[in-house]
Amino acid sequence: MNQESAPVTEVSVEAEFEGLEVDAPLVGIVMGSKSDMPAMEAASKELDERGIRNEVRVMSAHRDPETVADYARNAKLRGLRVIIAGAGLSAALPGVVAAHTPLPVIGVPLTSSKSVAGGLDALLSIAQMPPGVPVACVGVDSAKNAAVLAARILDA
Ligand code: RP5
Repeated sequence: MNQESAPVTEVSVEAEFEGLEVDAPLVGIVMGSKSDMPAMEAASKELDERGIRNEVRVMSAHRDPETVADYARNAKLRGLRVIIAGAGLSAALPGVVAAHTPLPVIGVPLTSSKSVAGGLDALLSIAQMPPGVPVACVGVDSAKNAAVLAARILDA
């Protein structure tokens, strides 16, 4: 390699990394079950309309604990800036995600066929986090508000 070709190679590598960053999602949307998808689609729809790159994953804090831990631990390194986590019943997912990442986590309490008191079970599971492990909590089935809040966090 001669002296003149070296800078060209460096620029190409930088361009490649810049390209990766441009394509990386900023918001991760996770949910505990495929059955949560109809309610959680409002979050991805809102983010899509605002031009905010996002990804959607199904993973349960109770059924797939290792998957959830891996996802949360790698989230910041992958370029994610906010995580939206929706779950119903004993809704551990947002809290477990928050326990494994420094990123802001927005929890969405969801109703399901087995909900108690119209989703109050999930609402309390998400809102009543112990000190030091915060999860922002929107209203029951309010995935759209979670996306709006994520957009505001990204603008901050
Ligand atoms: C939670 O249990 C999920 O988030 C869902 O809201 C609820 C019911 O899950 P499925 O039985 O439909 O898989 O973990």
